[in-house]
Amino acid sequence: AQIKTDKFMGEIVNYDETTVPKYTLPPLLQTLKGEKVKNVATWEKKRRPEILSLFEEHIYGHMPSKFDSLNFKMINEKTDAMDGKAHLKEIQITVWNKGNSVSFPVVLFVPNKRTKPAPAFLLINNRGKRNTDPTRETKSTFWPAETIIDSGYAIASFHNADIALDRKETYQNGILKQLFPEELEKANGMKAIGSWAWAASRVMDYFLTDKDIDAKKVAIVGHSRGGKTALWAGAQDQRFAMVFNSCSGNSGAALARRKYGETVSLINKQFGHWFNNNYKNFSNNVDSLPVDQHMLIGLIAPRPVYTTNATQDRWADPYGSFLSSVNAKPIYDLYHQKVTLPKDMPQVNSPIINSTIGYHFREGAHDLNVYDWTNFVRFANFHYGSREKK
Ligand code: GTR
Repeated sequence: AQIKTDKFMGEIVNYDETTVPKYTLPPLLQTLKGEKVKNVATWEKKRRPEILSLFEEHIYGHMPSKFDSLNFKMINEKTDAMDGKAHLKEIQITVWNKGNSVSFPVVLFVPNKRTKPAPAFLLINNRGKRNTDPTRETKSTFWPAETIIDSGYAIASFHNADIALDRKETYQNGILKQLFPEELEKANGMKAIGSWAWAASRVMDYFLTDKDIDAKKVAIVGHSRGGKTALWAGAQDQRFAMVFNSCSGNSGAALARRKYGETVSLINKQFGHWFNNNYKNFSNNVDSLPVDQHMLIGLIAPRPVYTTNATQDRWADPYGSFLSSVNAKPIYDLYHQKVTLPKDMPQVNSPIINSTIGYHFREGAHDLNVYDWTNFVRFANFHYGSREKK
């Protein structure tokens, strides 16, 4: 039998559906001044910017929109990588601001077999660098590059530690100290997740300059803390055509108010360096957050967004993540986007592909694997138009 409660960092962790507290989600389609949102124009002009700044202010931190300059340098290239199937490009992105600079590498494989610029998946790699090995001596199910190339997509990745280390003592030492020191002074300043999302946008800047890539078809992908980041990057930067978040859990796809598995309090205690300082005010007070995570998914509308969970990963609150997806539907409805999520939690291993908000609940552990990627490709194929034959 599965345990119903656990203890972690001095707190009770709830895994019992019957003790999830009653909660009311903040209104999605009503502005702070009380105006009802009935159409796309009011959503885009008023409510969307309002929600975006609430997430900046209270959770992920302010996202700097300016810097002085950037450039791209090809540091390694192989036109016949993967036995000729792909063109490998390793690009170094350098960003300058106020006399300082930060550089980070991006690994990119583009399929050679194609007639037009390739659509692409960009992974925010929050695991070992070997997972995205450009030599392909190491192959990983976390980034199954050959499979993606065979499906006709380009696949790229950057490593989060090249932007901001994932440590509470040293996260500042990357772009924050070098480029945006003022963020470190502010209660709403971005920290690690904001920094990683910011970097994803710089890779998007690069894609716009690469004629082998169809920059209108770039999907951002992330797992767990990377999944939280992918959602935030997709919400901030509407150039991303699609968002895939794997097991993103608390402060990702999962509704904060459910208090199931990881909570805002626990994530702030363990990973305070991911979020701004203001978020700490909600540790014992999630019901007063002016947002919940369904609104983060809503910010991605009308673009397709896909969420995954795994049966052994109750910490990430699978049902709460599914409910976020369901509760984001009203925004997609404004755009007349078809969302076909069922009312109840989908069966295990039954992906919902033919829907602008997609979802699957997979058997297994907290991970990103070939099953997940295979369904990402199906979802992308569906939405980019090469609809699957029934
Ligand atoms: C966990 C954390 C989760 C998730 C995960 C991961 O320890 O509590 O929110 O981000 O790490 O990134 O794998």
